[in-house]
Amino acid sequence: MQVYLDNNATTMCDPQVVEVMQPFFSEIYGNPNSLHKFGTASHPYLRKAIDQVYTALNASDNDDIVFTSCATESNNWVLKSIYFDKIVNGEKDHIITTEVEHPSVLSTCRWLEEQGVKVTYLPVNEEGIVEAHTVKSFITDKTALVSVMWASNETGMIFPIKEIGDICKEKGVLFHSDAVQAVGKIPVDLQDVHVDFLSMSAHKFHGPKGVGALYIKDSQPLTPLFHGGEQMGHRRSGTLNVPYIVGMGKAIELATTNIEETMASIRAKRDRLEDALLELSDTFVVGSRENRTPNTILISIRGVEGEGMLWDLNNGQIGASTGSACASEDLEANSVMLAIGADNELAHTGIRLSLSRFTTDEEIDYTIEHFKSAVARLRAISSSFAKVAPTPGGEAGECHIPHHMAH
Ligand code: C6P
Repeated sequence: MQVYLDNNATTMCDPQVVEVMQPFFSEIYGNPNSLHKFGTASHPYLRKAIDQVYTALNASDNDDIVFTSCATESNNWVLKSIYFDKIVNGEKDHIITTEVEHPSVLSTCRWLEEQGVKVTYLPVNEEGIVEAHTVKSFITDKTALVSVMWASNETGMIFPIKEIGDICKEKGVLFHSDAVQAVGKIPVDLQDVHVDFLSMSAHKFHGPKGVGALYIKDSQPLTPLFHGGEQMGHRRSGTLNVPYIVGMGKAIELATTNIEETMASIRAKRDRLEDALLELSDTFVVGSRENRTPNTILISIRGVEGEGMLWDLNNGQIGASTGSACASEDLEANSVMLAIGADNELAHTGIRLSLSRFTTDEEIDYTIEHFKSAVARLRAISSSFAKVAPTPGGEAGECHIPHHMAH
């Protein structure tokens, strides 16, 4: 058996999505900007894809949805364009974000700091989220943008986006949310929540890799990241990637239709896995289940170094991760665990397990069994576990465990 539990890194492209993409490689291949029938043949399919994204997000006709190559591009676009539109001219000088954003936001913010922008990186609470009142307390009349993720890729924790959106609206500050880990996993209703810009990536909800989108409320102006031809109303130049856009439309439709039912089914499997793993001594899961995306577990197993655990799981044909896939080579401690107050040793033991709608009960059974035996194997050879194990009640020993994680 092979078990893929790294769906926060990327997902399998749904075969139904692959099927709708197929004709656009070698049959309907004209450039959509050409006036002949080879070009115009794709127009109804592009329109349908755009409609599918609007419907999934409950966007209004005044809003704009621009297809990009991925969420990294969407995030870069918003942050850099706000710099050009609001900061270079001296109108504003400040951006607020959080300590736990994806590197596509954090690295862009660090680059903006080099250009002279003041950036506030908000701390997270014990659950790994930023509270709305914290955002409010840092907004000044020089704040150009607040950028807060909708849900964490590492922990699955869901941020109070509605409250933050209301605060930004009241204060007249633009609000961007990186919703990569929310779209297709939990309901995202843009009539209910005030967001000016929203980033997403199709491969996180069983669409193809290499296509994403940026939602722009009320089609407000935003300097393009790519200048060139007149595609996407001059907002994002470059020949449209028709097969991938069509695939993204289908994928978002499949992921958001009956989302409550899909969530309940994924959550039941996730909770069963989590309950079983928490039977192991000295294990901790970050964040409450109720406020987490239904597919994610970030679990810490004292005495079991994350990379060792991944290696053992991989030998058992189970794919998991220690956190963000794009930081998987640095062997650093999990930065989100450090941000919520875990000590360095504990932050090296985080394992992220992320399910999808394709995860089966048999795969969960197999994972529980293999995971438990892997922990026994690795603890038997762990010097740090041997050092802390004799502590009364299996408690913290030399490691600091934030009290909220010690359940
Ligand atoms: N996170 C993970 O393992 P791209 O690569 O551009 O499609 O998506 C980037 C991105 C942006 N924001 C969030 C919250 C994300 O989770 C990701 C991708 C993967 O966690 C790969 S690093």
